[in-house]
Amino acid sequence: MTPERIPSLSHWGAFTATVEHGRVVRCAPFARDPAPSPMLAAIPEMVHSPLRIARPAVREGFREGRPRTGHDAFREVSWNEALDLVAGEISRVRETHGPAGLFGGSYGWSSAGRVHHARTLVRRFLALGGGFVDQLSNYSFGTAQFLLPHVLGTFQPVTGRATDWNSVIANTRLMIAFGGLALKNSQVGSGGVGSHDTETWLRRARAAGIAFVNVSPMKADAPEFLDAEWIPIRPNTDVAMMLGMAHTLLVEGRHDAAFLARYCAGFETFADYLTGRSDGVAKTADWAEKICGVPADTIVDLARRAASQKTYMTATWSLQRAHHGEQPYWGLITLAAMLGGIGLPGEGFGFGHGSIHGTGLPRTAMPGPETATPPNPAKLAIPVARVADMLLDPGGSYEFNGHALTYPDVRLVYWAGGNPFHHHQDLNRLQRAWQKPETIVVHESWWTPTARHADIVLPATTPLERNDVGGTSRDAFIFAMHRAIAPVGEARNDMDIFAALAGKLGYAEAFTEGRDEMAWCRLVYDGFRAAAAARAIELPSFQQFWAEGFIELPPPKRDFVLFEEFRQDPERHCLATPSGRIEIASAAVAAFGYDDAPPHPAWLPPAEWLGAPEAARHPLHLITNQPVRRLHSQTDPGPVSAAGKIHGREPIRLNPDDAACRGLGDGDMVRVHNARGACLAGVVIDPGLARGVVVMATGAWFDPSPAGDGLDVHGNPNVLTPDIGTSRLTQGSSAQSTLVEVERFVGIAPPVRAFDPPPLARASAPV
Ligand SMILES: Nc1nc2c(c(=O)[nH]1)N[C@H]1C(S)=C(S)[C@@H](COP(=O)(O)OP(=O)(O)OC[C@H]3O[C@@H](n4cnc5c(=O)[nH]c(N)nc54)[C@H](O)[C@@H]3O)O[C@H]1N2
Ligand SMILES: Nc1nc2c(c(=O)[nH]1)N[C@H]1C(S)=C(S)[C@@H](COP(=O)(O)OP(=O)(O)OC[C@H]3O[C@@H](n4cnc5c(=O)[nH]c(N)nc54)[C@H](O)[C@@H]3O)O[C@H]1N2
Ligand SMILES: [Mo]
Repeated sequence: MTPERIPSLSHWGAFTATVEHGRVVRCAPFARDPAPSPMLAAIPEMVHSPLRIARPAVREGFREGRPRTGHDAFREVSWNEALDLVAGEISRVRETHGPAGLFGGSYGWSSAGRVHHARTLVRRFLALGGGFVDQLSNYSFGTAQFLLPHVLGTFQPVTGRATDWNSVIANTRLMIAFGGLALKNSQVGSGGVGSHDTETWLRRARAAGIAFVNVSPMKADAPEFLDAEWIPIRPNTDVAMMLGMAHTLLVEGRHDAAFLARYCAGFETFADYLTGRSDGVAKTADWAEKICGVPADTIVDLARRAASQKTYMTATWSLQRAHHGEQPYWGLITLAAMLGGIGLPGEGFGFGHGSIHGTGLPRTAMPGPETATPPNPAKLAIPVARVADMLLDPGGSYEFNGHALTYPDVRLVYWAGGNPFHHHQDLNRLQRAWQKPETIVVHESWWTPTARHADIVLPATTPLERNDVGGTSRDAFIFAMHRAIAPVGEARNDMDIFAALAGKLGYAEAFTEGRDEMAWCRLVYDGFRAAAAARAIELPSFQQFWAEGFIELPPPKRDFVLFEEFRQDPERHCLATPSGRIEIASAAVAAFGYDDAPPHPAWLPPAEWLGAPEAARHPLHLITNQPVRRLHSQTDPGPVSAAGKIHGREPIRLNPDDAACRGLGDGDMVRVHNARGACLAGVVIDPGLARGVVVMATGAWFDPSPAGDGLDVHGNPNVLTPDIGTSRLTQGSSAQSTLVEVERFVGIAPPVRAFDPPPLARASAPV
């Protein structure tokens, strides 16, 4: 028998799966991909992993209201029993508490396939059933999403297109990258990647003679071939460095006064802050040095270099995933405005280079393939990262973007396609908050920490067990994803689970619209095809697309330059801000009166940083960046992620001096701790780290010690991160503002149990 090769797609790349005897044995990268992600190798083992959830299961102790520990036993039940139970709980909560009792924001990346995108499906299911409490924005760039409309009238620069690499390569002389340009992150795109081109573009940019500057606590944030100048900076202090540069430009008269007058509002207010006229403190380069640790001479020199040639400045999303994360973004826009290059080829600013695949990739401006989420009739939603606050404080008040709001009283939590016990901050606090709801329902393919913290677990198929269409607005390819194997165990497609539940609740027709899986695939593709046709791009029929496995959009006819039209005619193409211009100071933000979000870019010390009083007790700044070897927590049990662990624990990187003064060396097992919790980790010495900075990637499967002492034995850094909003303005995640101490772990290390399935009792009745 010749093995079958079947086209499919993951967030980290397109591939063909080889199937032998009903099992996926290999995933070969898409032939057009010049730099496939090594993470593809994890897929076959994950699909057939002993951690797959085989049958619906109910947590022991659910009926009795026993606490959710993450180490509970489960009892397997039949699909019919499980669906009756879930439908019954939804009806009960809806009737007693209304839509405010049902939480279904279900944040998480789910699959690259858009038809079976679990988060979209759960929101569709709960919206059509009468409404629910949703989550707004995302952990990725939620702070920017709510800040940028005040400054630029749109958040498109963070979620959408950046100035094309072609324009940068042809024009830019100096590229200053705050947070760097890490290739590890461009392995991934939400909705999949066809062609991993970032390295190619960066190499071309280098060959064109662009000088790169990597402003980051981590040298490795710029690939070696860029020969980037590394400016190590204290985490969370970029805005101080930007203010030092801005002050230099102002006092040396190197700022573009004509640009500021014509295209910006509020520069005078900001200038009064820069010079200290408004608060008595001049934001000189010397002042900045004391905060950010970058020598004043370096700051002055960089400002002069930026003013003397075509300069493009970028910031990674990580900068705004921090307490007061609004400030570096507003600061970068302001600095670019002072340089006067916004809207010109290869100048100005951009966000997310080095954060995700496709930033700066020349692509026709149109959305990726999508299924729409119907409106939520309850119109209830919280900012995404306020989930534990909501659960802990029903009826409690909070402020958000100019509104005084109240948390709903949630009784049932429904999650499909996300892993909050990886992604949320202060997991020990989340575990306490998680005890509040009466019922927690989770769809998962694997026994993740979130599945283990649920009451009713429904097993979901993986993409290779179903047909789908995938792609994103950040990539030129759209993929047909063919079903390769039969569902593993008794797993069902999320779509079929929701259709069955909608049937039990009396709205099956509204949910399915009479379509089966292939009809949805056709609808999504045809929608994309129509959008392309509206842009004079002719795409093949669905049949042809499905048979060929992919289509590719032609490249755009001209380079995209961010704010080009505004630059050409600021009256006709005015921005959607109150002034119609770039708001360097915002009267709207001023009117909110938030002391944690002033009306112009400013240095506000974060709750935790290396200059905080807390640093006396916990003297290391922990950066929890995105992992090289996996997508968040996905495939953590697989071989690619496993190869990076040390004694089975997540690595922690330390500067040699910080390690030496603690008597630590490569491979040592350590306890990383602060007042919120502790985790175990294995030491990697890294000379390319700023002093006082330690780095642990996110995504190790949370494995709370049964002793209940707040220790995670596997190395999930979210036991350490603070669960506080970035500010009342945007309420984003402050994951990057974390102080810790690291010490040698002595004694016998508790075993990692996260990769053993939970104790399972089989149903006595036939399932
Ligand atoms: N400390 C710290 N924390 C962070 C971050 C950080 O920088 N530092 N980054 C944050 C960011 S930017 C993000 S985006 C989040 C990511 O957080 P998540 O998106 O929640 O992380 P994933 O591990 O991708 O979780 C997706 C889950 O969906 C499941 N899944 C996949 N496909 C399907 C499917 O078809 N059906 C069902 N039912 N389930 C499926 C996977 O098995 C996995 O458990 O983490 C955030 N957390
Ligand atoms: N391989 C892989 N790629 C991914 C993901 C993944 O899980 N795995 N996740 C994807 C997702 S969901 C997202 S949102 C993006 C996130 O994209 P980013 O937010 O850009 O990613 P991070 O890796 O958190 O951070 C990038 C670098 O910023 C630096 N940094 C951190 N804090 C500071 C600071 O205060 N100042 C400066 N100057 N630099 C700082 C760190 O050294 C870090 O390596 O990544 C995407 N790409
Ligand atoms: Mo993200």
